[in-house]
Amino acid sequence: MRIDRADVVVTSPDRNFVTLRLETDEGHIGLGDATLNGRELAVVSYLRDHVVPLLLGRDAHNIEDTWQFLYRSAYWRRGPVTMAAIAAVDVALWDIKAKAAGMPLYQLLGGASRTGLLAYGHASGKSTEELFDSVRKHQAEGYKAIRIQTGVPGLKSIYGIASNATFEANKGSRYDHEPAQRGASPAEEDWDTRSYLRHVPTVFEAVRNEFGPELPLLHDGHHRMTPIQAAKLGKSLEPYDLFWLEDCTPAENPEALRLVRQHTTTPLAIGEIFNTVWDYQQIIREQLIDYVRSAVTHTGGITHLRKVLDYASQYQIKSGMHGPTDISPVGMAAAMHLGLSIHNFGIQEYMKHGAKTDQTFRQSFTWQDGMLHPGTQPGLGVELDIDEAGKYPYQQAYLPYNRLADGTVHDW
Ligand code: KDG
Ligand code: MG
Repeated sequence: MRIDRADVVVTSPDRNFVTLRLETDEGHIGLGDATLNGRELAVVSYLRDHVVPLLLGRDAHNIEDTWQFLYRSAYWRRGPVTMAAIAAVDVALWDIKAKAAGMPLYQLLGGASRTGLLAYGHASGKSTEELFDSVRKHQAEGYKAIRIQTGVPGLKSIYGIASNATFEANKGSRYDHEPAQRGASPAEEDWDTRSYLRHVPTVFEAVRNEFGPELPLLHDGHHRMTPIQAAKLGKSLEPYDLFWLEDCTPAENPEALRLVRQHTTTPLAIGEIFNTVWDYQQIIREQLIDYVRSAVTHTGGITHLRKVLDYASQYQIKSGMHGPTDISPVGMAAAMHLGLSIHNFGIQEYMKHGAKTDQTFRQSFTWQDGMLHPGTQPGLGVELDIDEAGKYPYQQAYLPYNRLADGTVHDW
């Protein structure tokens, strides 16, 4: 079975998405997500200009060989652009193989290891009251695990909370939860780690008092702390029994996690901006984390992320795949098939896409009682409506960035 057509589809229904669509001489269509939030067109060019010409005529069944060929023949290995492009090819080929076999993809990955995937959603609020409302809303939608982010007194805007401007501009739509704002330049946000460290434990204390000890709670530090600050936060959150503390220190420095680990038993998750197994080598071997945050979309696809997770399983480290709205429905479906099949599944992040996105990408996953299931359609179970996609041209959007009070740029 040969690949005889490859298209890179860019669409912006509620936000930008890049999708690779492969077609074979036997009429099978495969989809892969190549969305890199805020830098989308770099991956479009990588695919269109450098990868698509190499795919035409290749045997669609040889997934591992195609992965190794794209990775090694480029010479310039790794990095988010390269690995998102390879991921899109990989997932599209898995989609095709599963369609050719007439099976949902998870069957080809070893079959289901569980009946569904526990998923967590994002509750947030500028104040504790707003946060409580948001937690209740998520519980009403069925969520059984919830990420908690709040405003910090003295700071105008903060990661994980819709800014006033974005919220007002997008009232009624779900776009307000997305930090990347449409426009010609990134929004500037402010940051103060000491205020944050004072405030966060009081928020978790209030949430535990209100919602009790059972509800799994998560928190994202978004790479903003030094190792000793992260250690302090982990320790101060221990009484509130977090499911995990995510990205407590910048992802580039794996050694930072050693110090954090020495000081706290709060479980640690990291990796949404990692791309390869080599980014994880040390932190898995030294057991410095508890959850792998990589998305299929940004880590070389199912073929590569499965290797990361198999390696992690030797150390009782579990999956916690990235699933904000910048992972397209295609990327989310890939995560669900992988998560259903592996033994060391931990939890899946799940934010609902907007209505226009759901019309553009027809999906067959189910969401019931706080659990996701990819469905039983052959392949990934997602169809891209090309006419619908064509209605929404690309719109420039940037993730925000941070400055401290004295004007210094800080990690966002
Ligand atoms: O594109 C960046 C977002 O995906 C990221 O900021 C979301 O940190 C995130 C998360 O945990 O979902
Ligand atoms: Mg995160």
